[in-house]
Amino acid sequence: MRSPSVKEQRALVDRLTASCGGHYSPERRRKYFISGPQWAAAYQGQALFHAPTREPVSYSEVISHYAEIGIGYWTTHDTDVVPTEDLMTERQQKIVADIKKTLRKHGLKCSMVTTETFFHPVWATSSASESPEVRAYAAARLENTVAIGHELGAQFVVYWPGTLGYLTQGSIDEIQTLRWFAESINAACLKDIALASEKKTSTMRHCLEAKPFEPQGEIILPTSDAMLAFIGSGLLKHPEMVGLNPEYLHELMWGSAPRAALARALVAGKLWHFDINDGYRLKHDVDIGVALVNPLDWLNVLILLRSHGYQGPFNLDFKPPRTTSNYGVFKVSFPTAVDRFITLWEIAGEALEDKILKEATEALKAGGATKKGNGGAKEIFDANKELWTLHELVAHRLVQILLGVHRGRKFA
Ligand code: GCO
Ligand code: MN
Ligand code: MN
Repeated sequence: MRSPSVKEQRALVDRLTASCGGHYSPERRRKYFISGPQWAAAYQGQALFHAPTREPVSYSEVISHYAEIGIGYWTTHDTDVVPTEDLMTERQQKIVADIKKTLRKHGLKCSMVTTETFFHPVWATSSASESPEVRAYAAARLENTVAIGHELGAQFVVYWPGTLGYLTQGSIDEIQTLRWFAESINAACLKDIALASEKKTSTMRHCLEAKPFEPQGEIILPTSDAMLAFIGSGLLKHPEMVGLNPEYLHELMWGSAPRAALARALVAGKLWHFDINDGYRLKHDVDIGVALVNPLDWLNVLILLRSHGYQGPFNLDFKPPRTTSNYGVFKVSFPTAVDRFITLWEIAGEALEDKILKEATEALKAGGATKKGNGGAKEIFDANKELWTLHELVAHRLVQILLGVHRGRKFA
């Protein structure tokens, strides 16, 4: 094969993307509550051991590309769009006003805002630092994010307390840290209540996001379950305003089953927001595009969410790989991520309607008929043992549905 020039490379990417078999229309994509983060699209490929591979991208470029693709919602950290030194100044107001205009122009909505409490050196001892100035500044930053959220009409605000922890044990008091962390969340909720009553709008949903490791050595609230316990701990003034933003990969990272973690959040009534991506168990936060690693698990996750009526957003919190160009981010990364999600959502619907799965599930729930009915362990087991083979058949059927075998894919 002749080596293609850079210009020809784009044409090649376009042609092969098209050969993948079409895509959903932007109108169709907009029907889903899918949000695109500013930071995901603007990620330049830098990381520990890695220099950036992509040019910077502004929020207006991101918003206009999302509009073209059909991503209807946009999410952002405060410092993704406002430089740290401009926060809480007139300069911020100008930027926020411009964002509002840009969103309106492109027909997007801002669904979520979040505070960066991990990158700037001021957070070296976390946002719940023993230093009172840092804590007061953290509370002000959270309140300011809530104010930006109100200005942009966001329904959700997310907190990833990534620096709440330590590298070496004993330097901080965990209980005190949790109390201090609660104080900043309380300040954000009170600010939200005040703004909502002033503007006669609703309060936002405040969502905690856990990650089991990174960037600290040890994390104080490492899992969604730890955060549920924190919400119910009595430290929050408004626990009813605080829920969860689980991230798919963050659950896998500690070895959990994301579907079971989501189920626990659902039964607690706290599954409000969901960061979607993919990656590997017990490894670092690679933030790969949704379903590129674990499509079967993703199918099962969406079956759970569809069947239990999850209505919240699906936030594309992944990092386009360093090997993808600026062009590729909007031509390949985002459209294909959205389309894999929609395809799996549709397949989940098919699985929920599948006659074989329905009959197997109903039969399992009915249980085997015991003859004598005296309920002894052996009798119960004997009455069910043929039925329970259906567990494996259900798994087989789900894989068939994922592969399209139920629609006639042949192994020729
Ligand atoms: C990560 C985190 C972040 C958060 C974001 C919102 O993987 O680093 O998931 O992307 O979602 O900071 O608060
Ligand atoms: Mn996330
Ligand atoms: Mn992540």
